[in-house]
Amino acid sequence: MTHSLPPGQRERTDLPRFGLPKFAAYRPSAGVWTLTVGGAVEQALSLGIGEINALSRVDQVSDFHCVTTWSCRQLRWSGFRFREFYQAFAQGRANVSEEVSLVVFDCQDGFRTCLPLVDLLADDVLLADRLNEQALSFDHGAPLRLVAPAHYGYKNAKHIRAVSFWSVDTLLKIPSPGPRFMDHPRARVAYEERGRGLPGWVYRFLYRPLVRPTQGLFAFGRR
Ligand SMILES: Nc1nc2c(c(=O)[nH]1)N[C@H]1C(S)=C(S)[C@@H](COP(=O)(O)O)O[C@H]1N2
Ligand SMILES: [Mo]
Repeated sequence: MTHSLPPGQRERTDLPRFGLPKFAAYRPSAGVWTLTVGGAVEQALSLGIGEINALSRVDQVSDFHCVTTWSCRQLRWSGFRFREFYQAFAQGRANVSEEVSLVVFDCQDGFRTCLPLVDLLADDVLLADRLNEQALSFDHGAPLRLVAPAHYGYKNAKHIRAVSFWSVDTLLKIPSPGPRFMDHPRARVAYEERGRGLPGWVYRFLYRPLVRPTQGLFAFGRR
């Protein structure tokens, strides 16, 4: 049984490497990866892969929806629930402030995005290190990426290097990597929250012509 796609989305069968054009030239980082947990915490952490791997592994099949209107169905992700990560590290070790309501993801390529903490505590939000039974490739966000199926692709941060927890009044002080009208604070697919300022459906027509050229810029692992 196939289910219908969210408003304004069209199915494609492959998952392209995709993103904000200014990050298309990014190539894998050398050196040992660590994940920083910071923000409004008493003790910032620098986590190694072993500490992440100690969380319970979760497998999940979910659809992926890019704001530019393409969707890819039934991706098999594997990784760790963001909620468990939050409890184990932010609450359990960093002593995160009780006031926090906003989470910022900083990525190795310079990309940054943020989401309300409450949205990230949903069951289907993962920090993923596997896709379709294989180790996550560079193209799709190695070593670790966010999978938030209820949110547009641009909230699904790839190559994460830092997760920071803030109170909501910080939101205005955090520069987003692209123009503000492209960045909805929540970006829920079901409500077509594609961007801020314009109605969701307007963005369909603005973004559709950009899919092919953007995909071309990002075609790296495919050559
Ligand atoms: N670090 C980083 N994460 C990112 C992006 C990016 O440019 N850099 N682009 C976002 C966008 S717009 C989309 S649609 C998805 C694409 O994920 P994919 O390359 O695995 O298809 O990554 C999201 N996460
Ligand atoms: Mo996207």
